[in-house]
Amino acid sequence: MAEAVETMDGWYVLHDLRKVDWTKWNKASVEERNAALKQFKEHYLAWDENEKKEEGSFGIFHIVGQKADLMFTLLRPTLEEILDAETALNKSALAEFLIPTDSYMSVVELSKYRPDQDGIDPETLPETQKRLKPILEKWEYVSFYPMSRKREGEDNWYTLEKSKRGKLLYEHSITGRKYTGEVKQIITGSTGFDEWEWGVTLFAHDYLQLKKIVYEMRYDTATARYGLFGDFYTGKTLTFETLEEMMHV
Ligand code: 76R
Repeated sequence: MAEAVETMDGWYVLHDLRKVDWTKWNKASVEERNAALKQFKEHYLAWDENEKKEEGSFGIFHIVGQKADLMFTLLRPTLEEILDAETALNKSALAEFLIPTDSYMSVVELSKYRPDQDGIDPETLPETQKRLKPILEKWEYVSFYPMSRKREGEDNWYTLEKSKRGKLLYEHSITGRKYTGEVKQIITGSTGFDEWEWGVTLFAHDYLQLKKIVYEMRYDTATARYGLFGDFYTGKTLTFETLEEMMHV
């Protein structure tokens, strides 16, 4: 029987996807729209304040295509804080113009495939703690998608020995490292939380690099043989100001 790898788990993450009800928005009065945006600014400032205190992080993205218009990504130390932030967003005036289309719940995850260096538990290291509680990069572009590892016949990730999985992920990380400075990834675990087993959130300065890394990784055995993918959401990072511009009629 293969052995589970020990995981290190950090902040909880909600990816909340919504479409804008443009018909309703366009019909609303200027006062109503301005009031909704003004109130949303309070949420934005609260999220920003929370991030500055390093008690969480967030990102707002303009998603391309018809699956969603907006993605709110919220990171918090507890599930309760995720629920509070989500409920506050749901109760906001802006949410009256937003149609929920998808959501994804996960937790920042690092795995302990490598043996402890000098007998030190990596979870105690400050650099690990920083990765478990990441402040989202405000890079220009984002790609989010959930994924799983295959459990079919000969292609079963969960019957592979831990050392073999570690080797395949090492190979995967070599491809990943070629993109240092170009692509930043946050891997979140979601087994038992949501439909898929991981969430992958990628940030880039150059949108094309998001395609290049995912394409190149398709050839790594960990992906080629064992990777399964859900819906991809890609788009552009928004600030409050660019969100306001996007919403202006
Ligand atoms: O965490 C580490 O840095 C150690 C090496 C490493 C692991 C264990 C690593 C490095 N990843 C790991 C685990 Mn990854 N990663 C993905 C995707 O599109 C695809 O084919 C897959 C989506 C990308 C783009 C990516 C990028 N990785 C994982 C796991 C968990 C598997 C498990 O634990 O069983 C998944 C699902 C996954 C998926 N990975 C890297 C990257 C990049 C860019 C790196 C190098 C980071 C660096 O060292 O700078």
